[in-house]
Amino acid sequence: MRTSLSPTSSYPLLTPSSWLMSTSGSRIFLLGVVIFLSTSAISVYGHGFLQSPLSRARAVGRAEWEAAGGNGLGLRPFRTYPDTGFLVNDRADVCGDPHQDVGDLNMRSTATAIQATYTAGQTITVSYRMTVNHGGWLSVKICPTTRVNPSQACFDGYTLTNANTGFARWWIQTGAYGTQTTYTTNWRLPVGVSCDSGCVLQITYRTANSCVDPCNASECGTEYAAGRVPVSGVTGPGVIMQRCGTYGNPSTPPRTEVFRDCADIRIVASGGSNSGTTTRSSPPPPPTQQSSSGGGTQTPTAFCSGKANGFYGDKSTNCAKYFWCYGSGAAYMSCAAGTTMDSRGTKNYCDYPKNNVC
Ligand SMILES: *[C@@H]1O[C@H](CO)[C@@H](O)[C@H](O)[C@H]1NC(C)=O
Ligand SMILES: [Cu+2]
Repeated sequence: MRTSLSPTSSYPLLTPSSWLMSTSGSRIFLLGVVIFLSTSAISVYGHGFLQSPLSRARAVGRAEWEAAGGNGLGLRPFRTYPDTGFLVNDRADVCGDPHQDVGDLNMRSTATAIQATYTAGQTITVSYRMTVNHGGWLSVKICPTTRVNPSQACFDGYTLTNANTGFARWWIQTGAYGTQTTYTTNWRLPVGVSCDSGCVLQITYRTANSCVDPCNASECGTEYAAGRVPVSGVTGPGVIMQRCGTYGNPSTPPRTEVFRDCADIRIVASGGSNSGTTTRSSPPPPPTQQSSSGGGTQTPTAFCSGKANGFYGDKSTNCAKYFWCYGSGAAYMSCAAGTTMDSRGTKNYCDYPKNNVC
């Protein structure tokens, strides 16, 4: 059902000057619209997702919900988050936002089946599938106290250390802009922290396509330390980027895109019978609201025959569901509750019904 349709970058490189020009809300909105219109269709998804342990969005069959967000260039609406101060600067909700950041929906409150069981203090492997590589860094945190509505403050209290580098931020040194890459990284779980009934792992992908976070060479290597991005194609060769503004302070541009994603895990106390093992629980029940073969009145393949690539609201569901026609195939998908897909194939995101033709 999941296709290899690769998102082209939704957000082109922002030069520092364009950021400075766009610091007022209305300008940012305008910029977002212009970028959207000048980008090819079917382009706007998050820039990556947790492959192992599997992301919440994928575990419930809502790949279209996977971490989106970024620096506020998403189409609409321009949200004000309750966690003002931390999130305003980077516009990614705690567990990622749904496709196109429509409404106040997120994966924060959507617990899924446990995807992996670890032992306290263990080194764990986290694989992140990067769909749009902008350089920058990954960090991994856990919230051991709850699976429903974990707060960013909870995650911030349990930042994992990368087992290979010893730092909390793991900097992306390889790859090229626009190529999909899976980064497999190793992290140390804190000793003495367990969650027998499950808890949440959060990954943050903070990009370096608009600015580079300050860092020194021992942590991030000589390129980033000098303000350059070693991932090829994000900037021109040798370009020195501006340094990002203070993290968490929305009044200090430049800012850059940030994506988050969560997975449900379990950590047993060390010395338990599961010591040292990593197991995957049985997969969650298949989603009832979407399937690759279903379709309101016809199969996706039949519906998409002869149609241009795009998303088409299924009129028999009042466009709550939609057909996804892509180069080599077709799928049937659901919009997040309260949103619909335009039926004309002209939009690539679920929107509020009043904004759509169905
Ligand atoms: C480099 O940065 C890391 C992470 O912030 C810090 O712990 C370390 O002390 C710094 N090293 C030097 C030589 O400044
Ligand atoms: Cu981007």
